[in-house]
Amino acid sequence: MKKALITGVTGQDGSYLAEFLLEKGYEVHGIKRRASLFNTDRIDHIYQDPHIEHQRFHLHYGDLSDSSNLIRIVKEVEPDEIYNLGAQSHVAVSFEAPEYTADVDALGTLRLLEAIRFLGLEKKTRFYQASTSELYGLVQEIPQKETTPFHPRSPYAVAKMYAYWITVNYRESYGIYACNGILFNHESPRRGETFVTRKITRAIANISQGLESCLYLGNMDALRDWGHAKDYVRMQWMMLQQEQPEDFVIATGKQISVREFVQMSAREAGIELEFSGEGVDEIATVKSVNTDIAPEVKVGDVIVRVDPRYFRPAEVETLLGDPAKAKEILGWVPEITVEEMCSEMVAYDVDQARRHALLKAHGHEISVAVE
Ligand code: NDP
Ligand code: GDR
Repeated sequence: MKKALITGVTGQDGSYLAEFLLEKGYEVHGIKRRASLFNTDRIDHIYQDPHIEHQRFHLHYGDLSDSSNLIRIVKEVEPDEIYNLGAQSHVAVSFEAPEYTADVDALGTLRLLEAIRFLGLEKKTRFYQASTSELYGLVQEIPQKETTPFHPRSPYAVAKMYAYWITVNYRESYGIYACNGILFNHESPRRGETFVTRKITRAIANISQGLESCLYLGNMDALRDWGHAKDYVRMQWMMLQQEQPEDFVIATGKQISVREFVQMSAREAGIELEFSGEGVDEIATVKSVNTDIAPEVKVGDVIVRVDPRYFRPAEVETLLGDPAKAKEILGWVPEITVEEMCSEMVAYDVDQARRHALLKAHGHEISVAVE
């Protein structure tokens, strides 16, 4: 039985990857952080009582900022594959916490690679690094492929650039099977609530049920190549099954703007929007509404506004990936379209909002967290 170790197992990708590997028959070990509340919502459905025998899914407390802890876990598990998905993954937050982001996202990767080397596992343990389209930042070529030069635009992207190169360097220096997946944005109903797609689907759902009145966004002109996380974790595994380690761009090859994603999400919730105004004065007004789906929304309501506090000190305006190499060498193509993904996310969030609205209607106090 193959053994995999996943950092960031409690995150969006970690949870899908753990499910995927368990289905493939792996013994899966995940590293979770100590938190003051349970932080395992995304994996609770696959985690079983550790007191039951023959479990194939194990969790270890740990942190990418702590070398000795990483060495101990890697020594205990002796994994065939390590997936380094753990990171301070929010670009905007990285401007607020640049040093922490560098420690975890850049040095955390080094610490894991050093653990492999220190324990003499260079020939046994394969290593996947969660690299990112943010490396392209100020884009030098459209679409972006494996050979496109990098120009990172945030402390997050700069830290991930170190992680990218240290992964290449350990491959070249020590013969470790180590590779980078340069993944473009990927989303799902498990996406963190402060990334823009989930922020939008959740807010539209809450607005449709009268739990929120307005969604505030930053740069709605930003263009992204959005795929579904389920498609992308499959590719992470495929990358570690090749004869030779290589780096791959993972993307859909299509892009839409944040504004279009808002429009698409609203439509899924029975709301047709009209955008007007420019820059910080841009608003979206309800043009028509299906009140069977969105009972609390009225024609003429302004439900989207711009708040400059969501603008970033340096923005990545456009990203569009070219997944040709992944298709040619690995036979990978994304199966879920952005429309299908948006529909799944809105359906999930509307379901949640309806539950909250029902509780509220029965006198329960409901507070909806917003950023
Ligand atoms: P999430 O933010 O959903 O998950 C990040 C995970 O990392 C969480 O499990 C989090 O733990 C964990 N983590 C954070 N800090 C530490 C730390 N100091 N030590 C150990 N673990 C830590 O990210 P995604 O699942 O979306 O992304 C997975 C990886 O892929 C990340 O590295 C991200 O940067 C990268 N990536 C993501 C893309 C995307 O579009 N989703 C695209 C390209 C790259 P906790 O749950 O406790 O917070
Ligand atoms: P990104 O994702 O920065 O691409 O990083 P995010 O969803 O945060 O932003 C995408 C674009 O939307 C614009 N935007 C807003 N973003 C947020 N979060 N909140 C807003 O209110 C808002 N309004 C407009 C942003 O400016 C940006 O242009 C994600 C993360 O998963 C990274 O870890 C990963 O490496 C990259 O994707 C690929």
